[in-house]
Amino acid sequence: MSLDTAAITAASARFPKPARSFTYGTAGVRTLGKDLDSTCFRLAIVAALRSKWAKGKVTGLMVTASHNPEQDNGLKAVDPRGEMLASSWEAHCTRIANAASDDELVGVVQDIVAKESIDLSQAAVVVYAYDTRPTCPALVRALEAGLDALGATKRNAGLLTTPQLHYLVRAYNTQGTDEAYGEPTEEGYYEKMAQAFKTLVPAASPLVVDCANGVGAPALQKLQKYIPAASLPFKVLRTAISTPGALNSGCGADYVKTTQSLPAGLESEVQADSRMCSFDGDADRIVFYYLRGDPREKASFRLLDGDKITALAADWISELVKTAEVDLKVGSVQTAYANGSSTRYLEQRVPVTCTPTGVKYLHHAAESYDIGVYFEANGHGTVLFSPASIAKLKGAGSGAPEAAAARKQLLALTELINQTVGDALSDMLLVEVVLRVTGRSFAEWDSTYEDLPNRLLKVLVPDRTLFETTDAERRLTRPAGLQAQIEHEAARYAGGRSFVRPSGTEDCVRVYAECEKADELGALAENIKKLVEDAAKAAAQA
Ligand code: 16G
Ligand code: MG
Repeated sequence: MSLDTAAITAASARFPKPARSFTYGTAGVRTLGKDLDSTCFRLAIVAALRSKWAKGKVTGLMVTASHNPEQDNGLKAVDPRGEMLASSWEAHCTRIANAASDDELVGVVQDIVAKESIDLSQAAVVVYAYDTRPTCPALVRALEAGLDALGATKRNAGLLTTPQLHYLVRAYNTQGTDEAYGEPTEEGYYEKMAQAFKTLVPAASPLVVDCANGVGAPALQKLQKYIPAASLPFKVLRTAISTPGALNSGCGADYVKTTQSLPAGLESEVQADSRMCSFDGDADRIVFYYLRGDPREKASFRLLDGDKITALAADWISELVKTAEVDLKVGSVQTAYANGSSTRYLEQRVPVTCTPTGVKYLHHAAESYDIGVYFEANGHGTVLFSPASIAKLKGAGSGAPEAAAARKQLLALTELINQTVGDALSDMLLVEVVLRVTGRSFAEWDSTYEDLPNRLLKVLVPDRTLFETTDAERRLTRPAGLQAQIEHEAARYAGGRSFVRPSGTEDCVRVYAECEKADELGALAENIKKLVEDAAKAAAQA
């Protein structure tokens, strides 16, 4: 079978490429929604090719720009195992998105087919979903035209969170096998998680959830039907998914993490002792927080970020593994953004790996442990159980009654936790389970370690590609000489640490700095920023 090049060219003519370039970056393509019709059309072709490459297994496409403002949109591609698209295919996406004409596009398609030895007679099935952004309906039409051009079977999964789409892909591809992940429906997703949650917990006080006015709102409202309010009462806030401009505005995980404060106006909707959390716009990220001391003081705000979630989950799972009398190695994965205190805390308990920023890197590193706990400080993350560890837990028969109970809990955890990608809904339930089973409050969880004061700055430079990093982005190799200057400056502060990396999602360079004394932090961060600006200017002129 050959490509229907006429069908591709004719359809492509309906979605002309704007005069600009696109990159498939850290988490797919992300830019202004109005610019993305051609990209959606073209990446749908890649998703169909990927499905053919995988011998007809289902692949996925999610239309979302996550925590970005409402006018942005983007696409994330999902591989047959429910994980992010293999990095080796990202270049295909970037190339196809930038093909200058319809004919060049056909050329790129033919090239991918040849390079990946794709058998075009294989069927292709692509499941896709979208979030609440106003540009989604048009982009979904472009995406569908791309699937039609390749004769792929279309499965429109509708309005979903990103992790729900990842779940669906794995569920479709494992249906009827030993590794069946669950019913491949949205209901199947809720049922699986709710069932596992009920197995795990006693009752507790309500949890306030900020849904970022995004797709997590309808998802959480549906999940509530599966978990009775008696076992998990929620107060669901920021649910205005059809109010223009509301998405991620003054609320959501990114706002809370970067401003280190409550979502705008939330203080009048919660109590001094409320337990709170925020999703991002596509619900693959979560952070928790509460107020300590006088709620009118800004300093009363206490953030429980991805690092604190890692500590909580790794500790509890390690304990369960010990009690369960199974030989499983628990490990954790962080990025350079992890607070130094969290790394020190974890290193005394479990192996810790550091990877570059971006979920795909952490995810793959976590797969090398029997049980791998990974979270970025910003709240993206999950826990992975290797197939062998699940088999061990199922197979272990004898031992003390506590051991059997711990094994049962671990197995329920494997059901509760979304193994395909970080999932705000599932991570929220995980944290609830650990806190309740161990009888801890947010304040007790918070006291595991004290974060070092830290700051993140954005530096606009003439050319961010002149910045190159090594050692999981912890050190610069270019511009020449800058790394030594950074280290020299950081060494002047007690507990000083700083690193600089080019952003993978914005045209800027990021500076992270931390040190023991809060009153020295500003100087450290600003001095590093100045070093970066000077080096960037010099490098651009060279
Ligand atoms: C993307 C990544 C996120 C990462 C962020 C870094 C995924 C799903 N998302 O949003 O994990 O923290 O990029 O952005 O991988 P930066 O490169 O601009 O600092
Ligand atoms: Mg997101």
